[in-house]
Amino acid sequence: MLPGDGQHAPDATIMLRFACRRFDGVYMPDTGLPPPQMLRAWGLADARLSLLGSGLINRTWLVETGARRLVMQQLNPIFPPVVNEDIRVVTAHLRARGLIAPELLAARDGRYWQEYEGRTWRLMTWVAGTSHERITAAAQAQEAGALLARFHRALDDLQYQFRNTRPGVHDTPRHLAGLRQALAGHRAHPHYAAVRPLADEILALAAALAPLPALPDRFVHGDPKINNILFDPVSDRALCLIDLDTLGRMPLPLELGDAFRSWCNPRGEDEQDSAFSLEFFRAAVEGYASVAAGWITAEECNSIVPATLTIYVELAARFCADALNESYFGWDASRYPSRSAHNQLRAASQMAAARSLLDMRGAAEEVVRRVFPG
Ligand code: GN1
Ligand code: MG
Repeated sequence: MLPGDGQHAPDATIMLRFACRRFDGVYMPDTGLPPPQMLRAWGLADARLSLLGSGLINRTWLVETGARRLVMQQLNPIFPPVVNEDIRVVTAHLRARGLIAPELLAARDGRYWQEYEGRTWRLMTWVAGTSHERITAAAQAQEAGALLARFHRALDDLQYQFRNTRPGVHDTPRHLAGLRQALAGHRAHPHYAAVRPLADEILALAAALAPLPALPDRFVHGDPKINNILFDPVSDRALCLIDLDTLGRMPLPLELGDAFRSWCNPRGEDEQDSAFSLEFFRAAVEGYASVAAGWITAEECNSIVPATLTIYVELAARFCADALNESYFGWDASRYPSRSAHNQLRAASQMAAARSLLDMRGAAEEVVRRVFPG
C-alpha cells in the first residue's frame, strides 16, 4: 500500500518530501526504518527498505528481498490493531470477486500484525502500480470511477460486522465543532490571526449548505482520495484501492463526495488556487455509472453534488483545526515553515475548490441527471 506520486519503487523525491512527521505529539525524522525486531518478525532481517508514499496518516516502506517486493506499514495510533481483521475479511472477499487487493502476510508467529513499543506493524503484498497525487486526464477520472463502483458492488453481498468502526467520521457538524473548539482553545497560537478569517469563511459556507438527507449505509472504502488508487504504470488503468484502514459502512454519497472532491481537483491538495473540473467530474461520474447504473439509487444520485460540497467544507474544517491543534495530519517540513502553514494552505485549497464547485453547481447537477437519467 503505497500512496505517492509515481512508481512504487524507491524514489528519492518521495523520501525527502515527507522529511518529518509528527505522531502522538512527537516529531520524528522519516529517515527512520522499521525496527529490526519487526523485520525479524516476518523473517526479513536482510531486506532492503525505502520509504514509500505520501499518505498523511500511516508510514509505509517498500521492502525488497531478492526479487520479491513487499510493503511494511506502521499504523497511525488512530487505528486499533483489530482493523487488520477487517482488512483481511474485505480483501479476501474482493479477491474472491475477481478484484485486485493487497494481501496481509502472517508473521513467523502466525499473526497478521505485530505490536511493538506501542505501535502496530503489518506486512502485505506489493501491487505493481503507480499512484497519482492528482488527476491529469479525464480518462484517469473515468477509470477511478469504474474501479470504485466495482469495489462497492463487489462488497454489496458481504455479510460482516466490522471489528473497527469510525463513528462520526463524516459527521460534518462534529468537525465544525472541532474547528470552533480549536479557535476557542488556541487564541494565543502564533498563527491565530491568519487562521481566523479562513475558519470564519469555512464556518460561513458550512452554515449555507443544507444538511444531507439520511440514506442507508453501504460498504465503502472510506478514504477514496486519488492517491489511494493504484494505476497500471503503462496503461493507466485503475488497478486497486489501497490504504484500507478506513473501510466501513456509510451512506454512498459521502464516499462519492469524498472521491470527487479529490479526483476533480486537478491542482491537488497543496495549491492555493484549486478548482473543480467539470470535465473530470463528468468522466468520473460516467466511469462510476458504467458499473453502478441500476444499482445506485436515485436518492443517492441526487446527493452526489451536495455531498461533494459538504466534504470539501468538512475537510477544510479538519485541516483548519489542525492548523491550530498541530496534532493530526502529516506535513512536509521540506516545503513549509510549519505544520500550521501547511494545514492552512490545505484548508484554503479545499475552500477554493468548494467555491469553484459552487460556481458550477447547476452544471454539475446536470451532469448527474444526464448520466443517471430518471
Ligand atoms: C488522510 O491517510 P490519507 O493520506 O490517505 C485522512 C483523510 C483525508 C486525507 C486528506 C484517516 O488520508 O480523511 O481526507 O488525509 N485520513 C484519515 O488528504 O484521517
Ligand atoms: Mg493513503
